[in-house]
Amino acid sequence: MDHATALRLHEAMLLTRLTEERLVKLFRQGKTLGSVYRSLGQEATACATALALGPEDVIAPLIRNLGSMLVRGVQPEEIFLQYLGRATGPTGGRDHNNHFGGIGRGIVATTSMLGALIPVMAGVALSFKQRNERRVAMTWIGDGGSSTGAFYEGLNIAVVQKLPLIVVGEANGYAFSTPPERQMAGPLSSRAQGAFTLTVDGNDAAAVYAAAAEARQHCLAGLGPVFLVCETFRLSGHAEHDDQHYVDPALLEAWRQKDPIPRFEAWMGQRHWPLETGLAERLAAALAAAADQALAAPWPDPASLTAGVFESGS
Ligand SMILES: Cc1ncc(C[n+]2csc(CCOP(=O)(O)OP(=O)(O)O)c2C)c(N)n1
Ligand SMILES: [Mg+2]
Repeated sequence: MDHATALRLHEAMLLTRLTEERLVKLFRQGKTLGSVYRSLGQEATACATALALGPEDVIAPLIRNLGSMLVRGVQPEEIFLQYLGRATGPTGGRDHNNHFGGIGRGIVATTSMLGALIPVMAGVALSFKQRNERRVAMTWIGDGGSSTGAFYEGLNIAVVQKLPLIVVGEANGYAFSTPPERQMAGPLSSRAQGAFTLTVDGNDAAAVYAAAAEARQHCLAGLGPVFLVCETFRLSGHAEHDDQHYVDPALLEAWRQKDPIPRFEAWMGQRHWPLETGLAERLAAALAAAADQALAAPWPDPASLTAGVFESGS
């Protein structure tokens, strides 16, 4: 990684954190349509993996991968409009949180059905292979989501067909309130039979970036899918309505000490790579303006309810 990439990665992680903090404020003011699902403490796993891709690659994020969407050029205002359910948002108020995509930006829309995006992205990877295109597909899955049948079905076909698919496994300590030892027999890394598996410290953004770049090269070499396990921790509740009472405070504190953002700043410091001065203030001001603009945006017209749902014409 060079200095310019490190600055982009640092900015993406900070932007993710500050965007989510702003969303939490909007939630507490009763402005968002639903709860807010943060990636607090996990920003490196979404941002560094997405940043290691090329612009021609395609991603399918989950709810805790907002950072990957910001890396791909989604603007915070779009995210605010979506959470606030406004007419000018990506789904025109028909869905909320980060449940939207954009084919032009190489983003397959997030859905709630955990695991379901893995067969979809195996299909995307199959199309790349059939057309001889040097592109990879990437999606993410949590420890809980890896217990779905779709996880195995999707990865299995990718292994058998040697598809350029990267599945990022986020081992983040919990699936809602369930710790991994209560729902799986072994570590997350043991679940992707036949796939090349890499395990990395998910709070070390530089290591995640390097591992994702290696995974991409593996895929581009035609060697089949990669399961990239990032060991991290969810520092917030499952969503803002969850107070995390089931998490040992000492464990939480131990993981707070491994916060990926100050860690990456220290990593850059060791290389004598300066950070952008005033970055946090610049991002916070832009986010406040974006949130105000979104709050002033119109609500959808109920008469437009079915627009975009049915194909028009005969
Ligand atoms: C197939 C499916 N089953 C159950 C749910 C309900 N659900 C939403 S999030 C969640 C926990 C997910 O845990 P994990 O995959 O570890 O991801 P994390 O929330 O830790 O990022 C569950 C059970 C769902 N969305 N989809
Ligand atoms: Mg989890």
